[in-house]
Amino acid sequence: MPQSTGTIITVAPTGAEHAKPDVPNLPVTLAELVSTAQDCERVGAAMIHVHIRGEDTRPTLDLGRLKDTVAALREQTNLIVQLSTGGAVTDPEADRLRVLDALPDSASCTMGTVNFGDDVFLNRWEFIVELHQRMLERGIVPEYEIFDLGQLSTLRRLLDKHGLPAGGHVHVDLVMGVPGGMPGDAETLVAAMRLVPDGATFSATGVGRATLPVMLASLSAGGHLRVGMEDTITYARGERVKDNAQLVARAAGLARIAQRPPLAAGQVRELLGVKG
Ligand code: KMH
Ligand code: ZN
Repeated sequence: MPQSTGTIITVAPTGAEHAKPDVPNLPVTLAELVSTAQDCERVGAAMIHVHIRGEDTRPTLDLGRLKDTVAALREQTNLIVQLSTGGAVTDPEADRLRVLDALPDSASCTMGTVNFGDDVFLNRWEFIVELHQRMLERGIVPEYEIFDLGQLSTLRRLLDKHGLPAGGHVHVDLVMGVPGGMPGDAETLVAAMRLVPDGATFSATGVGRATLPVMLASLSAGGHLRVGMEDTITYARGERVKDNAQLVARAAGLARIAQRPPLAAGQVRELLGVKG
């Protein structure tokens, strides 16, 4: 895999799992999300992976709110806006598909079912194909989310049967260390990157205590980075994350040390085939 000269940094600021009362600094309102996005852009993020919350601070896939979120992030940042189609483990498929009607630049697309802590994150083959096709129709660039190694075989099957995604480039995100998915360590990252399709780029994120090992392994292996409070709320042993920008700033610093500095959003658009 050719080494990229720079690093794509994606921030995943909110997720669907943490509860606002437990994590008061989690961005949940639109104003909090936009302000977090601006802070993260300033310190090196090029893309934002978005889960939104309702008035009650709980996860929602409300289409109106999603459209407002895409519009606000486009107006007030230059970040590539990626909406989650994963949602929360309880979200029905129809709601997850409807996310694409908010017409983001990019959307996540998970390549299979996985145990997710005490829950199951369900992603049937037919659902994956439907997501892929709707994204193609709408010109939305997918990010293929991989929670376990077998999901990379599903990605190859998808591309073999249904062709390249919108933008013509394949970008994968390895989500490592979810209880029930692949472990978050260097050995597994190397095994996974060998299964990533030729010509594809990959980023990696380690959940919880896998954050640092996965970040360092991905940088050394030529991969890109996703960081954020969706994946970890602990900065160091015994120390809570201050905010998302703190995580992005650390990732950007390590990327510079690795001589692969953060790529600007424009460069990432070109690399991933995301429209202007
Ligand atoms: N919240 C997880 C069940 C994605 O955003 O596409 C799924 C998830 C993946 O976060
Ligand atoms: Zn997500």
